[in-house]
Amino acid sequence: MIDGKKVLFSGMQATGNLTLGNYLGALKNWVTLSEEYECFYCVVDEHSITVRQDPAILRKRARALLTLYIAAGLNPEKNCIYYQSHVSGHAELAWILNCYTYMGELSRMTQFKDKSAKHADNINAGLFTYPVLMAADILLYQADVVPVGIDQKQHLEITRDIAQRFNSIYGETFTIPEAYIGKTGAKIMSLQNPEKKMSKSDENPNGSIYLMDDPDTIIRKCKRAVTDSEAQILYRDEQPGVKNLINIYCACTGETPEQVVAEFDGKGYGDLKAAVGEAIVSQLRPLQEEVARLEKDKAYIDSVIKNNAEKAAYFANKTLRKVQKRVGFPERIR
Ligand code: ATP
Ligand code: LTN
Repeated sequence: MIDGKKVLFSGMQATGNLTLGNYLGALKNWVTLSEEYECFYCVVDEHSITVRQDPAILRKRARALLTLYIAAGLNPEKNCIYYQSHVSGHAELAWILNCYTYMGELSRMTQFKDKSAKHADNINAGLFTYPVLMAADILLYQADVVPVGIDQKQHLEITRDIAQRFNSIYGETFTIPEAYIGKTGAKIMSLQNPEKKMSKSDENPNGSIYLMDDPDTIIRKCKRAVTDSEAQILYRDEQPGVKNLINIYCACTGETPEQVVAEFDGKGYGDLKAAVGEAIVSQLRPLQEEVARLEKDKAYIDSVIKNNAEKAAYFANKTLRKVQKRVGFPERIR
């Protein structure tokens, strides 16, 4: 609890151009929840280097991501928006938690299996211990709730296991966090392969809508979305392409799948695709305009970066000192 409010923590990697999946699955919920909680929204640049990055591009993307958080509607006066690498407590707590995490549990992580298959030439120890750094992110702020897409649920479970293990050895130290998974948009699928999640690292750019895509590109990608030959607009698993389009439409408009099915009764896939395209364009327009405005205000973004890193470090250090004491590190002499 901070000032009587429960704490929320979440983060995203600056590893590519953000997709509509990142927005509907995570960022949009962050904005909705931001009033109710004391929030920490982190650009997890330390996680990004588990996969090889070009330094100049990483730096640029990290800043673009931080700007995007603000453009999406997160007020940096009220929400702590900062870079993970500016608060050394993340790496320090991760080291300690590494010593309370088992090789066996880490090797069960599906993200590790997926990413090591994809980057077979660079299966580094950081990729393996990625979830421990994520646990440190969350536990450092004593977070109660962590809004993420479904793909991160397993990482939340290991975070809870690590926290419980630590608490049972040393007494109540960490708050046990809960995942928050939104009802709509929790898993947006690729427009080209609706069996696969929309991902910023997909080689086929037509599978993903990027948040900075212009309206014509968005409409074109929706038109080309893979559907099926059933020729009926129903919300069911047998029609994954259509189901995904309905999910996107619902997440953008706030309608329920039943309402959408009723609305498109007797209409064709072309109508649905056009409507989805329009809904995405209207959803992203304000965001894109705000990004363009904020990018010009270098001094403002710099001040957010500085002030919020200090604020985050204050809370991070409180937990870190407590943990260091519990495990038996010598007290600092003042
Ligand atoms: P990559 O595809 O490169 O692995 P990613 O987009 O999955 O990256 P992150 O940047 O770490 O990975 O994801 C940020 C947030 O967006 C996470 O909370 C994640 O669950 C969510 N997210 C990512 N893709 C989707 C999707 N297709 N649908 C819903 N939520 C998503
Ligand atoms: N692993 C997450 C990104 C992430 C995160 C976090 C999300 C790193 N640390 C802490 C929530 C809380 C991902 O790949 N989406």
